[in-house]
Amino acid sequence: MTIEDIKKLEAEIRALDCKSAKEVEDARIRFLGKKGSVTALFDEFRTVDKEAKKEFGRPLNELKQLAGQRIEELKEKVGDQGANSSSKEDLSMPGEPLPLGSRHPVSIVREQIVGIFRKFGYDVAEGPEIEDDYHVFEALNFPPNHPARDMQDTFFVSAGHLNPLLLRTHTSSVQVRAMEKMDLPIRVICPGRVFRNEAISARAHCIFHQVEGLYIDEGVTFADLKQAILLFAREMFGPETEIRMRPSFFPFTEPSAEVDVSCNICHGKGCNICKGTGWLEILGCGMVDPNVLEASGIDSRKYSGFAFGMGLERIAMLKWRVNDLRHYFENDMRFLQEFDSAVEV
Ligand code: 2U9
Repeated sequence: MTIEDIKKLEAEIRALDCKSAKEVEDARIRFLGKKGSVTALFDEFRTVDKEAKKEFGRPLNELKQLAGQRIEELKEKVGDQGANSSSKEDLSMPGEPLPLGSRHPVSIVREQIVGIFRKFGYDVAEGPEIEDDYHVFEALNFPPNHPARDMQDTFFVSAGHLNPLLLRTHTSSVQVRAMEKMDLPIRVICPGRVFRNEAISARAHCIFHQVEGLYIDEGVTFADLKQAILLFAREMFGPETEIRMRPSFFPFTEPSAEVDVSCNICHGKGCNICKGTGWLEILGCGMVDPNVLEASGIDSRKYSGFAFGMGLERIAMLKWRVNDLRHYFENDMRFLQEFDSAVEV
């Protein structure tokens, strides 16, 4: 050890400058840490003779003091967040990304359908999933012995009453409640979860989602229904889409129809999605049965209306060629991530 060694370090410490708390901490370790250059001089000091101890003792202590002071000054200058931590972590590193969830295909389809009908001037209505027999069956013209009213087909919450509680089998009960409380004309769209007592398989599930719609006013005709469905189908499946209607039967509509859209995969040529027909069934609809209007206190001689209903899982299956209904309820991230880029299709 020489006095020059001490002077050299002193000059270095005086010239020391830092821009961040991390640099200050590095400098502290470089000079005063266990293997630091000032500490090294102290280690050497222990080995020198008495005369040398007299010579170097004082300047060495002053050097250590200077280094401590300078480090404190620099901490203050850069702001001392984290500087006195002994951790080696770089706090400026970006964080670990958290895995993000994604939109469920049924939600994507529901939002698209509801968005289209809102644009047409429909209000959105929701109602209870646990309903009574009156709002699910009675007010909708289901005869007392209809199979849907059987334990085999419907989940009952409390049986044995005149008006038992059950899990709704369609969202039509929401429209019944809308007819009871809304002023005419009525234009509502009702998205929701429904329940049917079915064995679960690739093609059937006991829970699924529907969107149903109802329009009641003076002079509403089947032509209005057809035009509304055509406009909806073109918004939903593209401007080239054609529709066709086939006669059908529901207790709550008369006449009733099932609606097919032209297959936008093969454009009518026939493929395995449309099973070679060129058409895909997407919804059911009809003119609201006068009995249904009257049950909710609407004069069926003055007012008429149309209604329609569709299953969301089915529409999402056609849109994205999902081949098993059970995927919708398992929430497997590998399935859901398939739809990350599908929010606007
Ligand atoms: C009121 C009056 C009439 C709603 C309608 C359908 C036709 C229909 C099915 C499509 C597939 C249900 O999800 S699905 O299984 N629905 O075909 N729904 S007309 O009619 C109503 C509703 C409420 C007051």
